[in-house]
Amino acid sequence: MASFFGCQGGDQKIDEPNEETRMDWWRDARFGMFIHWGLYSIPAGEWKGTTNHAEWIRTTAEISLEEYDQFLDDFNPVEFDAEAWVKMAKDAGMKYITITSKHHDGFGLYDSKTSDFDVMATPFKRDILKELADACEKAGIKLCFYHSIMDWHHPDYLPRRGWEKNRSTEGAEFPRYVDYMKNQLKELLTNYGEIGVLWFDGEWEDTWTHEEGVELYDYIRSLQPNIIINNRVDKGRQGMQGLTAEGNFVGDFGTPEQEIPDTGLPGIDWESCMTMNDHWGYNKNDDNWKSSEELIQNLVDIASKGGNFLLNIGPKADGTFPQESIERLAAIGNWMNVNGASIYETQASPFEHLDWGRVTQKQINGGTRLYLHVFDWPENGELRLGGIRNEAIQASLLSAASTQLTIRRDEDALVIELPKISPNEIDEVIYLDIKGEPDMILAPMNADSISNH
Ligand code: FHN
Repeated sequence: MASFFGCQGGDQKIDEPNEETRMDWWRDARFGMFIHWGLYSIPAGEWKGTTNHAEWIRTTAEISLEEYDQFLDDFNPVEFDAEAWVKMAKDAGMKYITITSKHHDGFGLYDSKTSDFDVMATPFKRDILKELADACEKAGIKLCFYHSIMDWHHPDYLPRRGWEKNRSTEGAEFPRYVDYMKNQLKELLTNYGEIGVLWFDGEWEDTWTHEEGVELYDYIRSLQPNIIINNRVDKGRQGMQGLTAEGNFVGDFGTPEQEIPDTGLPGIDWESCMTMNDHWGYNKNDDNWKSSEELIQNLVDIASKGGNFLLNIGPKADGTFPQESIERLAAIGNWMNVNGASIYETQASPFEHLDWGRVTQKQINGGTRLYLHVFDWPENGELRLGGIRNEAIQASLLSAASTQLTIRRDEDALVIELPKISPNEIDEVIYLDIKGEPDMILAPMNADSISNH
């Protein structure tokens, strides 16, 4: 029995018996690493004078199969160190890693018995996913796989790329491709331990149907009953946003991509996936890196709306992370070391909008702990939290918990006196304990629009 999404707006999902427990670790985790790595890291976004490519390069640069296959001979990431990768993710505060077992180009990052187009056909000849699985197990990080339904290499996958005029479709049988894909998924869900999430992608072409999506969801669940499966196994995505459209589509969470839904996706689980610069796969000419401040505030913004953040790394051909990625992961980790409690195991804010920042919350000691994420420190030294009826118990800086802050009520608001200067200009977190669950005073126009997912 597949798990069904309702849709945005809070429709209840038709849940499997263990749906709640299955999602628990993922909902608590809030933050994961996305990794896009494969043969495309060799050209690194550049091809015959053009430089804006990445993991799509075989298509965007219209490289023939024969020419692209030659990258097999060049893939030898001698600097690859699975434990170093996992340490960087863990030190950044990430609880899971989602890596491309196979992207659209069809190349497998693991030792597949069903294909010669995998890492064992390269000079490297090491099972990258096995080494990563062992490192994740050792570090207590969940390993997850991104797997593309669309496959530009397998002869039975249809359709061909529009520009591949001379690549015959004669003899191609899509059902035989589906069997091949299922055999690869069986390898991935049998040989690499417990997998946290199967993150499907490339579901949008007409050859892939809703019926096949439902069948594949059930097949995956039969192999690992507790695995989480995203919405892109089926046809429920609206365009490329990754949001879940109305209807009985399968999938356990929605997948907004390169965006943060303004009001989250109330009533369903969701994860925003985003790049650190402009590309998923490594592009050596892409210097448009988001600042650490923006990445930290994105994480907070997403958590304040009840979502997960899947932040991407595009490793280089030698097996190392770009230095810019390493620096941002370290900066995020420094912030998470102090403030992780305001992200992990939290739920969405009970406030609709706050000028100075965001709020996350968790139930604690029979009451509620509100984490006030202050991006813009109030010049008058007073933080105003309007529209809440609850009695305040205590407040403090998360970074200096022993220092109690003074709280007073001013009509419908709680007002907290702050130090003159913010200890952390990116996001200083204050925790405010209140009695009971949040009892909000909603503005009349919003009374029916806020949901406390
Ligand atoms: O086409 C892919 C793209 O290469 C990348 O993997 C992103 C990440 O979510 N997903 C698809 C585009 O929506």
